[in-house]
Amino acid sequence: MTLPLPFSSAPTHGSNSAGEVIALEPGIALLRGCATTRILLPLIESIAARSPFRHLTTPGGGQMSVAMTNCGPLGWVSDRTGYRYSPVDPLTASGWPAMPAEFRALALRAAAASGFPEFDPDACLINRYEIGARMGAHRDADESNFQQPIVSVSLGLPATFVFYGLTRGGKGSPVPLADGDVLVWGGPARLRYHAVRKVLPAQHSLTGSLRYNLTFRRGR
Ligand code: MD3
Ligand code: FE
Repeated sequence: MTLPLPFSSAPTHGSNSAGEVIALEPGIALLRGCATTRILLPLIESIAARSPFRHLTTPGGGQMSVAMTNCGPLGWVSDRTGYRYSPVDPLTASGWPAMPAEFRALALRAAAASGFPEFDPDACLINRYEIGARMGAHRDADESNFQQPIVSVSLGLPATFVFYGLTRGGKGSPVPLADGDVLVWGGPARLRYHAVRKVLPAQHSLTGSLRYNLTFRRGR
């Protein structure tokens, strides 16, 4: 079902390869099948060859089940001292690998199709989920400008996302996400809590037993 978008400048169809932009909730757009894993996966692998996936430590002292790396001018990192954006990969003490032009073009196209033609990401977090990995409920609040949306690209194994409200409570709305799906959230949804349920055992022809997520953000 295609609903009208809450954004005045947004088209109701046509800007993604699957031909529709679905408004899930005010400020949340889903573009199904918009990303091409065959193109993006080799780019992820070449980024990870320079800045490897790692399981970050949280301020509470736990290890995340999701492995992470970044590309672009800024990377999102976590350690005992907190969460932050850093221009330097703490593992290599060098800058993060450059954001591939294909990544940036996909993020800009999805954002523009969802009513955010000015989106200018300076950070791309790459999350890698093995079977059983999950992400607990949180909100993305380490950025300096909440006017900028976030673009999230799902690749490989499917997963279920859950949206909550502006506070942690409540039951949440589950949304199944498949390979190639792109989510854009901004405006009234920008600070909503969200989670990713445990990835279930399966195989994908290109990623095997892995799910990847690219999260494009404006850190500063
Ligand atoms: C926010 N990663 O890295 S965004 C993260 O699949 C993160 O790895 C997710 O959350 C992942 O911070 C991708 C998921 C998401 C989905 C819907 C939302 C975040 C949302 C709706 C409203 C606000
Ligand atoms: Fe998040």
